[in-house]
Amino acid sequence: MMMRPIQEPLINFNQVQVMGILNITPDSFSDGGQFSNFNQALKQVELMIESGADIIDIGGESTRPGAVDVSEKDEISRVIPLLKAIKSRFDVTVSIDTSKAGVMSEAIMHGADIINDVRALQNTGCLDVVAQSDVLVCLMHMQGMPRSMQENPHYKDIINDILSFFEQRIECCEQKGIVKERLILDPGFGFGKSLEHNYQILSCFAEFNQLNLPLLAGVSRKSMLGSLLNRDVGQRLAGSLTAAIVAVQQGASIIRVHDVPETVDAIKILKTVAQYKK
Ligand code: 7PJ
Repeated sequence: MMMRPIQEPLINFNQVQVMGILNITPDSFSDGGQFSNFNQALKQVELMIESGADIIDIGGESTRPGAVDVSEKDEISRVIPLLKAIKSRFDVTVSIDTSKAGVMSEAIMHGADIINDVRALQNTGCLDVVAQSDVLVCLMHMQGMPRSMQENPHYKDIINDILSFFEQRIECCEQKGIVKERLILDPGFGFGKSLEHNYQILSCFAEFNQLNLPLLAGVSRKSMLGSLLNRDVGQRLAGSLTAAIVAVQQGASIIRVHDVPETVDAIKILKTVAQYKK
C-alpha cells in the first residue's frame, strides 16, 4: 500500500477544518440506474469545495435515532462509486462515515483519507482493517446504539465518562499499532445524550483538549438546536453556526456541517478577531 510522506500531513490542524456532509439517501443510486442522484451528489461536492470545505464526509448508513440497519453490501454500493468519482474529479480530503470493517476496507482501497466511525472501531475487524492502512480515524463517543440511544441516556459524570471512553479506545488503537498521530476525537453530540447532556458537552468542550488530540464537533442542524429553539431542521442555521463557533473557540479542529459557506464565513470572522487580540 502507498504510504503518505510523513513530512506532508494530510490535514493542517493549525487551522480549523470544515467538513462538509454529503447526504446520500437510502433510495439513491445503489442500483446504478439513478444517475441523476449520483450527479446531484457530485454537484453538491463541487459546491461545498468551492465554498471552502476542506473535507467531504460521505455516509451511507443512517445513524439517526431509530434508523434501521443497512447491509454491508448496500452500504458499499452506495458509498464506493461516489468515493471513486470524487477522488478522480477533485483534490479534496475524503472521510467515510461507517462502522463496518468491509466498508472501511473498500473505502481505504479506493482512496479514503479518513474513517469516521460513530462506533469508534468497536465493531468486529475494524481495528485490524484500519491498522493495516495509514488513514486517519475519528473515534466518536456514543452511548447505546442508534435504534435506542435516545431512550434514557444516563451518565455518572458526562465529561469524565466520555474522557474515559476516549482513553480506552486510544489504548485499543495503540495496541493494534494505530499511532496517536492518526486519531481524532469526537464527543458525539446527540448520540445517547439528553438535551442537557449535549449542552454540558458544548459548554465544557475544551476539557477534551487534555488528551492532546484534534477534536471534531458535529452539531449541524441537530435536535439539540431544534428542540431548544423550536425550529424545524431547515431553520437551524443560526443555531448551527453559533454552536460551531462555541466549539471552535474551545479548540475544535474540525467542524462537521451541512452549511459550508456560512460556516466558513463564521470561522473567518473568528479567525480575524483572533489576529487582533493583544
Ligand atoms: C456525527 C457523525 C457526528 C461524527 C453523524 C447527523 C447524524 N460523525 N455522523 N460526529 N453525526 N464524527 O449528522 O445529524 O456528530 S450522522
